[in-house]
Amino acid sequence: MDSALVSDASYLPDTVRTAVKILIVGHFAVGKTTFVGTLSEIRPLRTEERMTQAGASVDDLTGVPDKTTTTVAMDFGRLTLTDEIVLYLFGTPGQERFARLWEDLARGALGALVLVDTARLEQSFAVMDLVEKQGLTYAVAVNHFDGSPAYPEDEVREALDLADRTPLVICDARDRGSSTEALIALVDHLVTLDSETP
Ligand SMILES: Nc1nc2c(ncn2[C@@H]2O[C@H](COP(=O)(O)OP(=O)(O)OP(=O)(O)O)[C@@H](O)[C@H]2O)c(=O)[nH]1
Ligand SMILES: [Mg+2]
Repeated sequence: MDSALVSDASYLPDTVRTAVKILIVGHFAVGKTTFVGTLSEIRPLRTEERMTQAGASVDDLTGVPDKTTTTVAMDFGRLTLTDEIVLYLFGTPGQERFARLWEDLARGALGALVLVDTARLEQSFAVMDLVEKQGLTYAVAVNHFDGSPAYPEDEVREALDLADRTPLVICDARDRGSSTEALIALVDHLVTLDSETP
């Protein structure tokens, strides 16, 4: 019976009219793979590789000491948001060495959800630069880690230099409901901007 359930979720409903490509971006170990895995209705594609001692000086494990693997290309998942709209989610590594990959992954993307951790806000600056360089419309989601500081919204906005209208939400990448809310904030923003375009 399990297989029947899996195949039901694997096929797109024939009511779907719009497919939207969304990037899930953020610095090292901010929860991108977790986020895509939580939301995907198909088994997500992952490209995890074990981290080695040699990488310890490059990928900072502070705050995530138990992490043993990292994404080396991308994550991919699918979420049918409404009867008519399906989102294709591309988890995109944030480390500087993957900047070239962004050019390919960003092609055709309508927008990006930037995951940030308030304990490591400065690590998000390079990612924000890449998002802006690609000209992507984005929303920001604070992925709440235990022990990370709960700064007031205006302080996070100021630290990340966000425009007033850029959505800023809090989520837990392990939780389906709050992760869906974060994506909806981005989609609403995209729809609003689109409706203003002459
Ligand atoms: N407490 C807490 N831990 C989380 C959350 N999201 C992810 N984690 C944990 O944080 C670690 C990193 O998560 P990943 O999903 O691998 O992060 P990533 O951004 O894909 O990492 P890279 O691909 O290596 O850059 C894992 O151990 C997760 O279980 C969260 O919302 N809260
Ligand atoms: Mg990952």
